[in-house]
Amino acid sequence: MRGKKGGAACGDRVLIQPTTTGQGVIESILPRSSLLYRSDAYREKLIAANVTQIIIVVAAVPSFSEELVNRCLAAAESQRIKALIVLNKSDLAEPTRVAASTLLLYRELGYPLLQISAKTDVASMLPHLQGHLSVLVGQSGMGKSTLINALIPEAERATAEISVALDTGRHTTTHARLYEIDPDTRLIDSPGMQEFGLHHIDGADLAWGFVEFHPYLGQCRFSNCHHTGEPGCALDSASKTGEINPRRLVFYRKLISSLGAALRK
Ligand SMILES: Nc1nc2c(ncn2[C@@H]2O[C@H](COP(=O)(O)OP(=O)(O)OP(=O)(O)O)[C@@H](O)[C@H]2O)c(=O)[nH]1
Ligand SMILES: [Mg+2]
Ligand SMILES: [Zn+2]
Repeated sequence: MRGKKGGAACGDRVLIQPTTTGQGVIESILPRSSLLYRSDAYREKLIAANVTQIIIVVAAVPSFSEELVNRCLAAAESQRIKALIVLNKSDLAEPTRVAASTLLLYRELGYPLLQISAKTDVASMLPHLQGHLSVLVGQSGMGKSTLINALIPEAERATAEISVALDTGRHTTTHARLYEIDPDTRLIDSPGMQEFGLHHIDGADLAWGFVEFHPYLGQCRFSNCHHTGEPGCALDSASKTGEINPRRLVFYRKLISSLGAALRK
C-alpha cells in the first residue's frame, strides 16, 4: 500500500502500479461484495474481503467456545454470506460425540454441519467449497491450517501441536492467505481468534444475526425492545415456550451487553 493507510484485506481485488520487476504498489481497492472484520471499542481488524462463505472450524480438543460460534454466525448474517460449521478432529471419537451434540442446535437452525477429520478424510468438504470464496475462521488449534494442507497439499501451511496444559492452540498462523482450488473455488486460511468483537454491528440490528429470531422481531410490546428482559418481549415468551432455544437468547444477551455503550446510542 502507498503511504500509511492500510485497509486492504485478504481476498481484496486491487489495482496495482508495477514499480520494479515483481514489485508494485496498490493504487486502489475495488468495491467489495462483503467485508468480514472484528472490532472492539477501539479498533477494527479486517479478516477477509469478498468472501461468499464463512467456514467456522471447531474441534472437541482443545475445547471450543460456543459463544464464538454464535458471534461468527451473527457476523455472517450481517454480511449476508453463507455459514458452514465444520467439526474437525472427528478421529477423536469420544470427545467429538459430545461436541456434535452441542452443535446439533445449529444444524436445526439450518446451518450445514460437517463432521470431518483433517488428518484422515476431508472429501466431504469439497462439494461445499465449490464455487465459493470461503474463509476458515475459528480459535487457534482447531485445525484450520491442517485442513488447508489436506485440501491443497502444495500449500504447506505451518501447523503446531496444541498446548494440552492450557487447552489452547499456539497461534501458529499469523497472516491470512488465499489458496485456489480451481479458478472458481478459493479458500482463505486465517489466524486463530479468541475474541470476535462485533462493535460495528448496531445494537438494534444484532437480533437479525440470529436467524430463528426473525419471525418475532417487531412483535415485542416496545418497538425499541432490546430483548434483555423488557416486559412483553416476544423473544422472551418464545424462549419460554421452547419455540426458540433459550441458549441462543442467552448468547444474544451476552453479545448485546458486551456492546455496552454502543447500545445506548
Ligand atoms: N487428531 C487430529 N488432530 C488434528 C486434526 N486436524 C488438526 N489437528 C492437529 O491440531 C493441531 C493444530 O492444528 P493447526 O492446523 O495448526 O490449527 P490452526 O487452527 O491452524 O491454529 P492457528 O493457526 O493457531 O489458528 C495440530 O497439532 C494438528 O496436527 C484432526 O483432524 N485430528
Ligand atoms: Mg493455522
Ligand atoms: Zn423483545
